[in-house]
Amino acid sequence: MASASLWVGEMCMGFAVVAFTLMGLRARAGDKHHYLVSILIVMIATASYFAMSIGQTHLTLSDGHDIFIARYLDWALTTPLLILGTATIGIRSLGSDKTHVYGAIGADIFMILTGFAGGLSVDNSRWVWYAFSCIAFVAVLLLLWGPLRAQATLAGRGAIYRRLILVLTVLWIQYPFVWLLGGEGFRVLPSGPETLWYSALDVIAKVVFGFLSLAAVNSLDPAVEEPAPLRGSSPPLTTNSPR
Ligand code: RET
Repeated sequence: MASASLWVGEMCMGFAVVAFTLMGLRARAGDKHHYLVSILIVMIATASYFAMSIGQTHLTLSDGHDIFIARYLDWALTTPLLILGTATIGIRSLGSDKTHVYGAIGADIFMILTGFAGGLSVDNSRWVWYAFSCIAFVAVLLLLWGPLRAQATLAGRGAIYRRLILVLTVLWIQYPFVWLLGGEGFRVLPSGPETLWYSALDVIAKVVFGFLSLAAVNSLDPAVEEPAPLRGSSPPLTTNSPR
């Protein structure tokens, strides 16, 4: 079951690379950077799923539990990109205040690295790593739902942004549970269902979420992006800020 779900994951990621690239070629010039982020995410996952499918980066630790380094490497690179992509849809351009986006990305990287340290642990220290990672996860969610959502609302994109982070939250919140039940945690979930659950989550969080994000980008009407200058007023300083 584990091997089949990795290969199916690999095919879905590969399909998404081709689909997002073809869609990106036809995208409006000002939107291409959104496609680029989505392509990078599934490209990295294609490499990581290939590595895992052929058994590369697989480690069996001294207490007998297994981990894939490729999985954590993938998450360390792609989750910051998912946050960046979602934030840029919500807040139009990163031109204004970047503190909260950088904060969310920093906390996210910390979350994955401490989760990895927990995965490598063979004693009870793994629970301390798990706690570090969960605290960082809460910080990510607070930043996404608090200040970044307020910025999106100010930018007139509150509804779209809220829908995206709702999907993101429902998906992401499952990862710490899989970890807790699987080989790195309490070991009550056998490796087959664990890999299947992770693969399904990864495909939905990257491929399905990618389609949703790009649909959101397309639904933003460029005509209402920049308010028309008032008659007699001076022209806006920026006329083509990235969307
Ligand atoms: C770990 C274990 C420790 C506690 C927490 C975790 C959170 C992981 C998350 C991963 C998200 C991955 C995504 C991948 C997309 O393909 C590291 C499992 C909190 C939230 C979105």
